[in-house]
Amino acid sequence: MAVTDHVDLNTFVEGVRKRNPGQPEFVQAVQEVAEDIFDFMQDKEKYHKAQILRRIAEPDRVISFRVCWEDDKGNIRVQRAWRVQNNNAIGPYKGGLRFHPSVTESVLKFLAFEQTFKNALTGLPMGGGKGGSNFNPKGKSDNEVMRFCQSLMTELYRHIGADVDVPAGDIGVGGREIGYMFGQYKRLTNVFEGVLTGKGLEYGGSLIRTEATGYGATYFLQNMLKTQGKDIAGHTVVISGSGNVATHAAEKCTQLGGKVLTLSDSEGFIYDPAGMTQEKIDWVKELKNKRRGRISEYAKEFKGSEFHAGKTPWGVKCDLALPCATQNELLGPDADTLLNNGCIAVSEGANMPTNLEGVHKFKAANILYAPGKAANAGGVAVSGLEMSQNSARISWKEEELQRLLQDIMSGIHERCAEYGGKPGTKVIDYVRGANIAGFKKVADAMLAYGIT
Ligand code: NDP
Ligand code: 2IT
Repeated sequence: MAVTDHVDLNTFVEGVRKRNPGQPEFVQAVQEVAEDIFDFMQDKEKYHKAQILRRIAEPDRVISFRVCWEDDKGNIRVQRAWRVQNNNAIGPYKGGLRFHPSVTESVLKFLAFEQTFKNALTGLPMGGGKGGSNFNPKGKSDNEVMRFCQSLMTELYRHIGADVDVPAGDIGVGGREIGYMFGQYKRLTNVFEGVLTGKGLEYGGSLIRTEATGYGATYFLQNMLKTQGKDIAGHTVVISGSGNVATHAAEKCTQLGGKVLTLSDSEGFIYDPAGMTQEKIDWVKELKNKRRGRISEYAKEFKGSEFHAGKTPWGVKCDLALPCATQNELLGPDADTLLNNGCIAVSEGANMPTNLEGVHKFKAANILYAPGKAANAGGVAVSGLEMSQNSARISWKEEELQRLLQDIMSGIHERCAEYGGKPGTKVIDYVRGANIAGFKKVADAMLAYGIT
């Protein structure tokens, strides 16, 4: 069949939209990848013929289940949960669990799809998956969270395993939740294995897993700036979010001499014109992890800083931006504002934080723009290293892991540059580079398996 006989990009995207009604986030993620892959595949009949992109955009399976638990007042509560096992062509399904009221099947399908490309980019043998629930951990007691986690694992355990599917944390799932879920898995199966990552150091966790996503996104930013002979030092940085990824991105940027001006949560952002210090960042970590408080409290604690209710931080003039909260938090007009204010680089700590209009604006402006699947891969990469340590029943030293994280982020940068360089210019389209490099590895493995 001639290449021209294949469906075009628009027909493909419309087909995805039709087959996935009411799932806008999933369609958005597939469209962003398809825009680059259709161009790349133009003269590559083998990928067309085997319908590779169509197959990657159809999860291997979606497991959907009820999670019932009892709150502290004795009320019976019913939650929805899912595990989306997107693709295991290059390794066991791997990806986080998200607990947030906004979680839907569409959100988890987009995350599992993105994860497939991200995990391939790390160079480690991990397939793509994602899961979670519409459970809202905010305002819940430790005992309520424990009962919910145990109930969720009572169904999930039969679908996962160290060589099958290895979940980890994401929004609303940190060390506390992983502990409860790992404990329940062990109790149900009587097997102690590396079935979850992000575990406590006492029971098989890896050093620097907590820091890895935020640090990795900052290293990726550093790698991009280096291509233009620039560095983070002396530059102003705007960060959204105030959770695991945002606080560790703020920490690494500050260590490297950047001046971090903002953090945020779903209620608004704080602006600190003096810039953050390690002491201030430690205070935010304690606020979020121990007291489970709101970022607005920062403005009461640190004189000279301000809280802006109901707003995102993109209007604050900056050189560098790291969106580290959630999907579609940076829209087309925000991209315009950042560009007009002279922002030279954006590194996405979150997954799909920029909507398609924003992505197109950053691409057209030729700024240094790293999509989440490249920039935030440091977290899952160290999860991959945690899996290796668990299988070998050893733990590696911190210096070794720090070096591996930096090497992996540089490797991802190189792969993006290889496939995303614009011919005849020095410009690198990191979105295109990440999409093609991630696709190629998964696609070639799928071709080897024949029609499956
Ligand atoms: P946390 O739960 O630690 O923090 C999430 C932060 O984002 C909080 O400040 C939260 O504010 C804010 N946020 C969440 N949902 C919304 C929303 N709908 N609107 C506005 N703000 C929101 O999560 P992480 O830091 O782990 O995750 C942040 C992002 O990074 C996510 O996109 C996640 O998928 C991605 N990521 C995480 C990795 C990891 O290793 N943890 C790895 C790779 C990517 P509030 O408290 O008000 O909800
Ligand atoms: O989006 C992500 O890459 C994560 N939440 C981390 C996944 C993992 O398996 O460590």
